[in-house]
Amino acid sequence: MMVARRRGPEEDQMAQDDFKSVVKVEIDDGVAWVTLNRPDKRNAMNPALNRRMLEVLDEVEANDDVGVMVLTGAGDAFAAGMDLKEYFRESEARGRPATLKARRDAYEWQWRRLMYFEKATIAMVNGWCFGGAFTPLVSCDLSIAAEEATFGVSEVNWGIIPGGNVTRAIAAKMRQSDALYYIMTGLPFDGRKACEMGLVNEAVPLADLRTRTRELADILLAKNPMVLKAAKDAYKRVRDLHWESSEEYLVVKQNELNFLDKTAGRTKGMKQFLDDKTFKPGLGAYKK
Ligand code: ACO
Ligand code: V55
Repeated sequence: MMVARRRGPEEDQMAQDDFKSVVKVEIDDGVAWVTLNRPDKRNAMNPALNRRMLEVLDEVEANDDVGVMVLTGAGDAFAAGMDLKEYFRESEARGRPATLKARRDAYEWQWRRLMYFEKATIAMVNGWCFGGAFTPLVSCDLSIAAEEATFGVSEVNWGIIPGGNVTRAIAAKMRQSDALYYIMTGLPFDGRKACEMGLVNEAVPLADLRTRTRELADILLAKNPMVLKAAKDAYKRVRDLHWESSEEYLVVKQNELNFLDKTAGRTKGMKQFLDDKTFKPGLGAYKK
């Protein structure tokens, strides 16, 4: 009888390195650059990448050296959407439990974890951005695209609806006429157009993309991180509330922040403006 040979420790290590390589993480001066790293597959999101992203988000969130996380892609793609072969065809071939597991991992990081991430997040769209890639794009707080990047809600082109909360993400950022136009035609559009429609905050030439992203990250790094987290969560929660519950939520959120912020930033900010006259809140952040 044939018995499968057990992998040795070196092979286990190699398999582990291989698994980790689908996402690259570099920490530089307060910024975690997280790069989807399957350039040969245009960073299509396969089950391994989705599983690894869940770990990466935990690692980055727990790292006190990080204030801002930038999500981008290796090579000429941000992400060419879900991996049609590994995420759809092969998961489905393995049966329902495998399909559900792949789906859970994808949904968990692409919107739920990203949307309410502890650190400020910036999506840096360097190239191809299709279908499933819209979910992490929209779940990031801010976004900068290369003017040359190509976007598309391409699901209709191969026969599915934009699922995985792509449709919901689009509804959050694009107006109805634009959303339905791109959902139904599947036509590609560039970074400039994405900016014009409000899908991303800025579009700059690809050559300037990293520099501009760093500048934006530095603006965020100058702020009190607890305030940033409370402020972004407040916006994302309040958007879907009525005025009454929203008012109460914001009062309670600010009280929570006063309690959680052991640096008492608010008191410092007030003192530096009112007493020391060393800064003007209208024009920049107080000195931490
Ligand atoms: N799923 C699986 N494999 C992919 C995907 C994907 N989404 N995107 C690219 N690849 C693979 C290709 O199959 C090819 O693999 P191979 O080298 O083993 O043959 C490799 O990546 C390179 O792709 P090319 O098509 O050769 O690259 P090119 O630069 O010419 O085109 C482009 C890039 C336009 C992004 C093209 O690959 C493409 O259309 N990809 C699919 C985009 C898309 O519609 N994604 C799905 C959206 S729907 C969803 O996410 C649910
Ligand atoms: C999409 C993404 C999915 C999915 C079904 O259209 C469709 C994109 C992230 O998972 O399960």
